[in-house]
Amino acid sequence: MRLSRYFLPVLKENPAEAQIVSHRLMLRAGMIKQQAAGIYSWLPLGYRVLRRIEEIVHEEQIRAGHIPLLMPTLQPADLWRESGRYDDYGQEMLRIRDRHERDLLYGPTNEEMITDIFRAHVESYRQLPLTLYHIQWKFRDEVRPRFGVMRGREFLMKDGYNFDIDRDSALHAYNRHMVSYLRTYERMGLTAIPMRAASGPIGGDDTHEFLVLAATGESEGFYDDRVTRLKLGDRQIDYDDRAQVKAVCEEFTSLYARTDETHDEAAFAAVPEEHRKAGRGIEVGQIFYFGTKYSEPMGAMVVNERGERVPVHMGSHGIGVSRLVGAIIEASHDEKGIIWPEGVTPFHCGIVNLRQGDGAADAACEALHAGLVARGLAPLYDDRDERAGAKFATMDLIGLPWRITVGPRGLAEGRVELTSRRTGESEAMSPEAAVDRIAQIYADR
Ligand code: P5A
Repeated sequence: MRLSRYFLPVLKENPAEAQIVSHRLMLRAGMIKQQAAGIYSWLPLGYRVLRRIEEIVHEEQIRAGHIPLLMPTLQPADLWRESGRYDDYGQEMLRIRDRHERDLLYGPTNEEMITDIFRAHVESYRQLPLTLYHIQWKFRDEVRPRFGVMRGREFLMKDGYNFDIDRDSALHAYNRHMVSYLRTYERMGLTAIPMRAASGPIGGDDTHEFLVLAATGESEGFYDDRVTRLKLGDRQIDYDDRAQVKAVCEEFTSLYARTDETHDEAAFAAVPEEHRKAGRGIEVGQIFYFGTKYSEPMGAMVVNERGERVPVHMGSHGIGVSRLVGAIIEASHDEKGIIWPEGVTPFHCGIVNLRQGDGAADAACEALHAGLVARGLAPLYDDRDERAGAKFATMDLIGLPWRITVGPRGLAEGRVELTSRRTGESEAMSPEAAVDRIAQIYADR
């Protein structure tokens, strides 16, 4: 992509309405535009990151054996009357009436609708286990939408729902989600700690929130800080192997980690003092097991091995896809701007031409651009007629992890510079070597 032809409306000034760094940087980097309180347009750069996060979420869900579908944003109120949640949800639910005076709502979550799909098509235990998920916009009329996409009213969520014949099998689904979420967050360069939590309007007793530690987070957690050092890494997981998946969950949940709602002072006191930590975090996901809370009232029954009709055991599992964009920035930035982890970066690298209009520099940049594209990479080439300082400032602000700088002086010696956004370190090399290096960096991602 050539920057002169792109749409990247960066702001020079700090927007006054932004209270936290991720919101400020998303506005300044031209990623989002607010349209109403808690409702945003995703401008091209922001949209690329959002899409990238969606892709990672899809890949890890499919790897875990979960099946994508797509449900609508608008739902009939009658479904929610069946579960009893139409009244429970209160003012957070956006209620709509159509021209036929039928009650609709903009879905804040989809337990009822997925249960409706299930009961229409599944009859036997032989069709289980089943986990269906989608990535779709949600609406919650939050009292205080704030911090940009972190607490929006309209926001993008991945929500998955498991259907199992019994509690044991449903708990395996719960564990499978926990492990797939750990892998998802790690691929985004995040450390997200699973903390025992409270279930709120979704229901059930088994629930974990995933918290990314950050002073600006809206959740509060108490934890043994050794939990922050655990990594899934690239170990092979067989998601059908109940014992293996359970062992990974135990590894990640046996150290003390709870949100304030379930905090237990006595148990916390047993953590060695030097490891006892309290801190704020951003909730980037939550998983629930709630048994037959929806299947019973809504009649989602299957015939079991003994020929009896029984309600299915369910859980639901959510990732805050749009919130993750803010969370990643909170976790990865400096005073100059965003620093994207390679896994989610909107462009793989930037190309900065120090002397636009210089024949050799222009040709070298074009060749670099073509070489990177030929390797399946997406470079952003700053081909504007701007000062070098302004070009560097834009690149630093939008946070591409790698930058190739091309100038007539270096080119005379056959060299360009490759710079890491994170460390600021530069290395001179031939243009071909720079392309190879970038391709190598992204080879496994
Ligand atoms: C699980 C999936 C649920 O709704 N039902 C379907 C369950 N869980 S949840 O914890 O309430 O939401 C899941 C994740 O969505 C994100 N989230 C938000 N993101 C931005 N703005 C909001 N207002 C908002 N509310 C929830 C969080 O990441 C949460 O973990």
